[in-house]
Amino acid sequence: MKNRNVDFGIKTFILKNNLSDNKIYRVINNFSKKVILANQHGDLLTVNLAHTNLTKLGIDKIIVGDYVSYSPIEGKITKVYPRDNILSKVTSSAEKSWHVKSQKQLLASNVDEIWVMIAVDQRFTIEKLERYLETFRISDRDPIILLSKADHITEYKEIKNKIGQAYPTLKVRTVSAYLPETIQQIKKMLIKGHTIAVVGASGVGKSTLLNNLAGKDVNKVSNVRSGDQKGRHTTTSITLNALPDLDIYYIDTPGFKAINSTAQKSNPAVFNDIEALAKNCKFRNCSHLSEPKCAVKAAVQEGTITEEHYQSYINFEKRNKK
Ligand SMILES: Nc1nc2c(ncn2[C@@H]2O[C@H](COP(=O)(O)OP(=O)(O)O)[C@@H](O)[C@H]2O)c(=O)[nH]1
Ligand SMILES: [Mg+2]
Ligand SMILES: [Zn+2]
Repeated sequence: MKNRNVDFGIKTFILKNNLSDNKIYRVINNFSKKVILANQHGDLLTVNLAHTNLTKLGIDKIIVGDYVSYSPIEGKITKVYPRDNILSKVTSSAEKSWHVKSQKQLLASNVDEIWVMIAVDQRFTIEKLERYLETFRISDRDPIILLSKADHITEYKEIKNKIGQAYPTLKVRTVSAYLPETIQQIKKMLIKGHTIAVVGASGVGKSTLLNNLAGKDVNKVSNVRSGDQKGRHTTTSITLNALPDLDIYYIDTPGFKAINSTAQKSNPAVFNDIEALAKNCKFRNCSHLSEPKCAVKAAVQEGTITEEHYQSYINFEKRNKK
């Protein structure tokens, strides 16, 4: 993987943080007991974590996207640099029928963009979209929605419409492996040097897009499967892939079954318009349902915001107050 363009973001990281340590690596793959590191020349290195004391480093886990210092002599990671942001999700498992345990799972770090991929041939609801918006956020920005398998043209139009009505300001992009112009459009919108985490249900086309952007089958090379552990299924791991021709890093994630809506929530930025309006409501604690002189309801009546957008806000608030 030697390529002049491929520095895995390390050069920028060193400059930005004014670091003198030149031996900085980026974690591009992690398994339970080892990680794969890349250096700023694009060389890869597999490191066994047996000698690395995570507690001493002040972290629970090393994750894909981390910038670290590695000492070849000691054979261990000596520092994990503070993360700009962490992409995480909340998983819940019913331990006993009455007890649901939720757990925050760290997926990746130092991410510039999150793309949530939704395949138009799978059942779509606005609630499902909202769970994604609530779960995957970095630095208070909403993720970009990628509607995949857009070759299912009827379903595509329908879903695109629904989202447009409920969330007029949300960034929605289109992709299909069978419509090359959509791949070209995606390429045009890339920002050089960005690390992009692509999330979404299993089978929506995340790895296919990676291959189409790379122009080759990346998965065969880097989608290393983690070793079987007792009682656990073999799972495809999270991988950070360099796309040198495009100068981006694509974090491919395995599908997950469910995202939990008990995640730490903050209002998606798509509701900023409504929150701005709400400042003009007569009552400070206006619920925008039936109070007099409600600026939000007035805006719906005037057509400044759509009924659908209003409804999704009300539904969102309702779920959050439960
Ligand atoms: N119709 C259609 N099928 C696609 C498209 N992209 C991927 N697929 C198929 O969807 C399945 C899952 O794709 P994959 O990339 O492995 O999904 P992932 O689990 O999100 O990585 C594969 O059988 C692909 O051939 C697309 O744009 N249109
Ligand atoms: Mg995949
Ligand atoms: Zn109001």
